Amino acid sequence: MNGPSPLSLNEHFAIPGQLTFVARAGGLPLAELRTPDATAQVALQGAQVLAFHPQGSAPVLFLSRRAIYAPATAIRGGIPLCWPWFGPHPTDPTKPQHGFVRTAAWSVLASGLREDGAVWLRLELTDSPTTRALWPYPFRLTLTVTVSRALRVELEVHNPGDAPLACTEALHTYYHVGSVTATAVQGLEGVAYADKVDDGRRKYQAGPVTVAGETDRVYLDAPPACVIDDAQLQRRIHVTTAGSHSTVIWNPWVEKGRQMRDFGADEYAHMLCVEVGNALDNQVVVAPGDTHQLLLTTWVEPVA
Ligand code: TA6
Repeated sequence: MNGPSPLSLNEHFAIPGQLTFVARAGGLPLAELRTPDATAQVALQGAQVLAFHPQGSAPVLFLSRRAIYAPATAIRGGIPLCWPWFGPHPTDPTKPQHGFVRTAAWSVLASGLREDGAVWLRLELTDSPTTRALWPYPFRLTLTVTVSRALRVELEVHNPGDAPLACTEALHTYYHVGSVTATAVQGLEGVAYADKVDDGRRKYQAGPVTVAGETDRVYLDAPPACVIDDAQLQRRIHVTTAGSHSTVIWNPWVEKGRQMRDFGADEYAHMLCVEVGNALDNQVVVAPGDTHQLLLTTWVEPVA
């Protein structure tokens, strides 16, 4: 395991009964956050939220039972961070899909309690010779996870350099749903999207988004909120954002699901990615000295 040990992290950042660091299978350090309203887990590798479980509700995030926990390996589920490019690298197919920060070793910057009892954890990643070999720019990222009845995830991108940083990004959230064929996403009606299962053709969304096959869409200039109507689990999962102009909807369905070694053959039926970020035409440019924020707040509303 690279980086500080859970023991050292607990000495500096633990909050008794509310924030502790443990070593997960594969030796990956995890932060466990706990409040009376919800619990969450965050892997320091990739600053990746792996679980968010409100009290009395089914888990909100999907995490594959076949996920691989190993250094420099993407973990299938939770909220992988896609940065500084979303999807394949724009020009070099040998570079990692979705950028390089989701497999990097982030460091713990701070932790604390909000006045309302929410617990938060802030992680940091800065450029290095390894990152500059993939992307020749200085940067400083922070990722702040705040747990209450809602989950709040904020990615801050600071540009300390003297050249503009052009990047695409996403909080690639895997939601757990009772049955994806009994699920609909409301709030994207009439929004233009690139249909990645139809050669990227531009289309307009008619009605709620439903899934009956492989679905991979980038909604552009999307509104800052949508709702996942999870009928089988009798709940609506609210997805709200700031700093995001794209919403991505993805389900691999049967065939693509089978092709992923870190994904169970039946798991497509119980997950749906609803991702906030800035992709394709919604590229972000961070001016020298500026900071860009990408914020996700998500929570569950039981439906009687
Ligand atoms: O967000 C949807 C997507 O871009 C899909 O095209 C699919 O590639 C998915 O991300 C998962 O990517 P990954 O590299 O994590 O397997």
